[in-house]
Amino acid sequence: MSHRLHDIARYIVSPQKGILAADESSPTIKKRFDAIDVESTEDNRRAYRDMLFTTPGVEAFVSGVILFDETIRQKALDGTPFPALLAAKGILPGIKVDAGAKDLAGAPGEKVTEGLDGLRERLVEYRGLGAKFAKWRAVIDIDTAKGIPSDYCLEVNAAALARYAALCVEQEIVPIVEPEVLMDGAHDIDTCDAVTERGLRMLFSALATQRVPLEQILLKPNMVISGKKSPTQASVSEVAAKTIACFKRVVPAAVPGIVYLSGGQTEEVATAHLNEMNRSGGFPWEMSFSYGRALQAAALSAWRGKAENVAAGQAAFLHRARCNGAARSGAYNDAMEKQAA
Ligand code: 5MM
Repeated sequence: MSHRLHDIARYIVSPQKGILAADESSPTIKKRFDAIDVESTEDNRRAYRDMLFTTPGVEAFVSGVILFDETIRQKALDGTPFPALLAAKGILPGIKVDAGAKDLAGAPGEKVTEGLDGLRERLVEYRGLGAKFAKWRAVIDIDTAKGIPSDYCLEVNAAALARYAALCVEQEIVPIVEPEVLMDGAHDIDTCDAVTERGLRMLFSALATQRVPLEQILLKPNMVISGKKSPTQASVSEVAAKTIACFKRVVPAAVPGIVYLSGGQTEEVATAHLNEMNRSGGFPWEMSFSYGRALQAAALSAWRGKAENVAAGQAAFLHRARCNGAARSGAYNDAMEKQAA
C-alpha cells in the first residue's frame, strides 16, 4: 500500500480542516459571475480565485483546493503559479479531471460522466503541475415517477468512478470519488436515503472489482437530505442521523474520510448539518467538507468583481471556512454567525 497516498488523504481531513471546491468549469463560473454582474473573462476568473487563495489565515481551515484546468495553469497577481502559492500555505492543490456529465445513451433524463480517454496522460501532466489529489463527479438525478435513477445509470457511473480512481492511484494522486445524488427534485429524505445507499453499494463493488485501495481515496457524497421541492423538509438532526446511518451501512471503515458536497444547501445549513454529524459521532471516518457554493456564496457577493472589495470578500470566505472548521468537531454554534454579523 502507498503510505504516501494514505498520508495525503489523512492530511486533507486533518482536524478543523476541509476542502474548498473552486473547480467550477467555464459554464458554471459564468453562471456564478452573471449573478453578480461580472463578466467571465480569464482575468476576472483569475482575480476571483486569487482573492480566495490569498485570504490570510484561511490555511487554518482549508487543507486542499480543487482547481479547474485553467486555474492550475494560472498565476496569482504577484506572478506565483496558483499551485505553488497554495502549497506554500500548506494547502494541497487538487484538480478536477472529469469532462462533465453528458446524456446517457438509451436513458432519457440520465447522465454519465465522461473523461476517461487519455486520463492517464493528463494525470501525469497534472502531477507535474503540482496536483496531489483529483476529483471526478458523477451526477445522479432522482425522478421517481420516471424510475430515475435506473440501475443502468448507477452502474455505468460507478464503473467510470472506479476506473478514474484506479488510474489516479497508479499515478500517485489521491482520488476524490464524488457520486452526487442531486437534491433538486421533490422527493423526500427517505427516497434520497434509498438512492444514496443503492448508488454507494454499486460504487464500492466497482471500486473492489477495479482493485482500488480504499485507504487511499476520499469519498465526496451528498448528504441524505430532502429534495429542494419537497413539501416536507427534514430537520438538521434528521439529516445528520440518516446520513450517518446510511453511510454506516455501505461505506467501509478503511476509507479515511468523507468530505461532503453542499449541493445547493445554504451556507449556514450546510455548516449546521456537518456540525451535527460530528457532534453526534459514532462513525469510523473523518467527516469533513468539500464545499463549493456553501463556502463561496457570501464571498462572491461581497466581491462583485471590484478590487476595493477584496478584503470584504476574503473576510466573508474566512468566516465560512472558520465556521466549517468548527463544524469538524461539533463546535459550531449560532454565536459564531452573530459575532461575524
Ligand atoms: C465547484 O463546483 C464544482 C464544479 O461544477 P461544474 O463541473 O458543474 O462546473 C462541483 O463539482 C463541486 O465540486 C461539487 O459539486 C461540490 O460543490 P457544491 O457547490 O455542491 O458544494
